[in-house]
Amino acid sequence: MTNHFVDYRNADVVLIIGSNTAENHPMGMKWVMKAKERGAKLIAVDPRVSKSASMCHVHARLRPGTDIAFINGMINYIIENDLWFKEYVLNYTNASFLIHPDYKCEDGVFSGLTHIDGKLSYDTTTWQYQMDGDQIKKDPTLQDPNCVFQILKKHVSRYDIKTVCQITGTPEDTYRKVCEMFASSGKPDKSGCVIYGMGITMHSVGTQNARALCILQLLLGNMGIPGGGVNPQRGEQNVQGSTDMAMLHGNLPGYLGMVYASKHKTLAEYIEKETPKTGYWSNKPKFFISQLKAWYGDKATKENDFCFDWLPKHDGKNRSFMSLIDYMAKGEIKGCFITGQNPAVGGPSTVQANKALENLDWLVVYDIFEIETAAFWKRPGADPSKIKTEVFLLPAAMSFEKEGSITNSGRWMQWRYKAVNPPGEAKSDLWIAYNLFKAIRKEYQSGGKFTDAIFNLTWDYDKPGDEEPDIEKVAAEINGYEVATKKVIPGFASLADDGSTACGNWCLSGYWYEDPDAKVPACKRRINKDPSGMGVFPQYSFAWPANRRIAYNRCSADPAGNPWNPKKPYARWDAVAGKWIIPDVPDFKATEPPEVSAKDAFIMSEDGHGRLFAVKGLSDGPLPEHYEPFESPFKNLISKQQNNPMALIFKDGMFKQLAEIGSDKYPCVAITIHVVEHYQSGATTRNCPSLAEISAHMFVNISPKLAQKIGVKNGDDVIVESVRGQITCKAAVNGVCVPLIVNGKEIEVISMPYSWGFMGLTTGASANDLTPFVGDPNSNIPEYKAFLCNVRKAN
Ligand SMILES: Nc1nc2c(c(=O)[nH]1)N[C@H]1C(S)=C(S)[C@@H](COP(=O)(O)OP(=O)(O)OC[C@H]3O[C@@H](n4cnc5c(=O)[nH]c(N)nc54)[C@H](O)[C@@H]3O)O[C@H]1N2
Ligand SMILES: Nc1nc2c(c(=O)[nH]1)N[C@H]1C(S)=C(S)[C@@H](COP(=O)(O)OP(=O)(O)OC[C@H]3O[C@@H](n4cnc5c(=O)[nH]c(N)nc54)[C@H](O)[C@@H]3O)O[C@H]1N2
Ligand SMILES: [Mo]
Repeated sequence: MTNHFVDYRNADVVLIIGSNTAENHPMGMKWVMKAKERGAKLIAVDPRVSKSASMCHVHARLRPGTDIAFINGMINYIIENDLWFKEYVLNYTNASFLIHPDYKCEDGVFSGLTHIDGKLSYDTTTWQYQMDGDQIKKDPTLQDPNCVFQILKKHVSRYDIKTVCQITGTPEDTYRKVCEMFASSGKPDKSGCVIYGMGITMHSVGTQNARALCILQLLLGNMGIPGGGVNPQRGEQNVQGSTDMAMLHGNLPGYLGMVYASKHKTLAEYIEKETPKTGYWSNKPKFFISQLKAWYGDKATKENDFCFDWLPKHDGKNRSFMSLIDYMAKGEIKGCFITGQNPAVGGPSTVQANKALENLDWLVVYDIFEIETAAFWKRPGADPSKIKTEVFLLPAAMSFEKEGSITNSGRWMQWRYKAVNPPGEAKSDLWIAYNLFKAIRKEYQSGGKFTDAIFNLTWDYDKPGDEEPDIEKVAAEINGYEVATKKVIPGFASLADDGSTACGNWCLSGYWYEDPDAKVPACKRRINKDPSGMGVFPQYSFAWPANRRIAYNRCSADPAGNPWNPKKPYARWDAVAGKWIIPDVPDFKATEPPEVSAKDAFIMSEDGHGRLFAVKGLSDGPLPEHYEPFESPFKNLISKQQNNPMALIFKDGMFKQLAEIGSDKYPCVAITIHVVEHYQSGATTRNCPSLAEISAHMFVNISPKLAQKIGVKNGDDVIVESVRGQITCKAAVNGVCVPLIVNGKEIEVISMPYSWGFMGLTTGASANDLTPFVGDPNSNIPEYKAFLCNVRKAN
């Protein structure tokens, strides 16, 4: 999130799109309701009447998977009706920058699409800026046809209200209301907040969905201001924390890019290729070398490239979740550790994926229950005598049984203390990781390949007198310290690239530094004071980076340093005193005069500007373009290109099944959702007696009309079938789902939780037996929302 939960209350308009905050982030909804109490308008964009939608002033339904059409149409409306925030856009975004004259988007495909080794990819030469030496060419009048603003305007002009509503199925008058209401936040004294969730991300165009929201917010001047921002509400309790710590295969901790064997032969090559010349990321060598120092300690010296050669290198293959399962299916992966995850229920296409697990020689599951993943060999329909996999189930301690930090969606790091000891032999995840590596190291003592990296890794977190490792030692290493003195550093500004500092994760640096008032590390403090009255609470927990609550906060004032909104000032230049007044940590060089920092208001971006047009970072286009979900009742109305040409698909093997476009056999558009009573795959909640009792049955929401057509009432059993599998569950007929009229055709939308499996106190069918094995090319997230099904009465 660029902003944070408490900040929602500062908004004048809130757009909740593809998120069911009321159910999945109730404490976030609390602050949305505070905004409502203060007169804010709330909008929900969701195919269903979710609990959140029912609390909004306007609810626009749309066909699942058509958000780009919806948002591009809003952008078009804003440009056509001149509702964008001109001074902001001109100064803080790349609107005036000129793009390569050969850039094109024709028939849904961007310039540069090429085949390399039978694989599609984009050559991004024509997506780049025109340069004059090292200066980007600009047209501040925004008239040049090659300037970003004109390109954007032309791109979205195809998304007029009529076309958009034909694609999305949203009634035109509702759509117009959404456009008007949200565009009202484009005035200097208004702020509009975007909250999004899995309805945006879980698509073969998920990243571009999110990009479209960023463009919308930049055009309305809603970034970097209180009550604004682009706010993805993240998942299970520490999803933010685990991505910060490089859970994703392409990252090292702190969003440093992974080291690839093919292109990073030496430290110098990594630094040269991965460090931008300008913007805050130009400090990357300090972050990376300090990370190597944290890992290899005294062994890491300038002379040996800080042990760069010891780092494991990425082989360049897709190592994200679906690909790993596909490699298992093909017999290329022999053993697997699965911890804190229940993919036998939570992953896509589970009928096929659980079969792929059978190819493993061994599987270690480290969990608090015997979950479906650990029990896959005795799942219904499987023959255990034919499955050779050796499964080890290790008992884990759960969150209340250990201490450590957790990071919420608003980037707040908070320390949690242990409430009770874990039962029996259960151990913390840290204990397992720590002792596992110690055991591996011991094994290597009798010989092995490449032992330097194994023997010399810094791995000393013992806590005298305690079986558990010392988590505070780990915390200090992540925060960073001065090598000579071992003193914890106050923040990443202290990091150096000469080996004098060590830091496990630069962007979290400062969280373990002592707060002078609270006398505890920043993430442990609970000072409940809000001097500005704007919900900043600067000494409550620690918000990375640098305890900054609102990112890009330079943008809250004009180039001269006057707040755009004098009623809600955030950053303000006091010309008399010659300094900035701001209730937050500045996200700019506060020592420089306002005109200078204004040129770098988006400090993390190489060119210092918010990108309406993404010259870098995305594999599937510099602007969002509507493509149909891989399973769709319709042909793409906007271009001949049916699907995202770059999407992650598996053409051979067991994961290729997809229903035809407009399939008569599978006429309903299905989505899968999270529910308040259960937690994700339900592994924990189905083992909790009260929750198992409150919500005991797997169900599917169908419209009253569909129920009547197939002859079922609320509570009856139905069979839901896709091309990949079929399940039996209860019909929930309560008006949450109703049909949409899409381009003159009535389309049924159905929704299902994915929280059931065959283990636990309450068992039931898994929705993921139905979901497709297709994903977004940037994030590799599966298309869990928008696939085709049929529903019929069960006998
Ligand atoms: N009680 C509880 N809390 C949870 C969780 C839980 O399982 N239970 N899970 C946690 C986790 S891991 C996560 S990731 C979050 C998930 O929280 P959310 O992101 O809120 O999750 P969902 O319910 O999957 O989807 C949100 C909404 O998107 C809508 N939607 C589906 N398809 C589309 C579409 O194409 N476009 C649009 N605009 N909307 C669409 C759905 O109807 C739904 O109302 O919640 C977290 N909190
Ligand atoms: N169809 C469909 N599928 C989806 C989604 C969807 O919307 N639709 N949502 C997706 C999303 S957003 C998510 S986040 C995933 C979630 O999918 P999973 O992560 O697979 O689901 P969970 O049930 O949260 O599994 C977490 C496991 O960790 C265990 N556990 C809890 N605490 C600890 C601990 O401290 N240590 C260890 N070692 N284990 C612990 C729990 O018992 C549980 O088995 O599902 C995804 N799958
Ligand atoms: Mo999630």
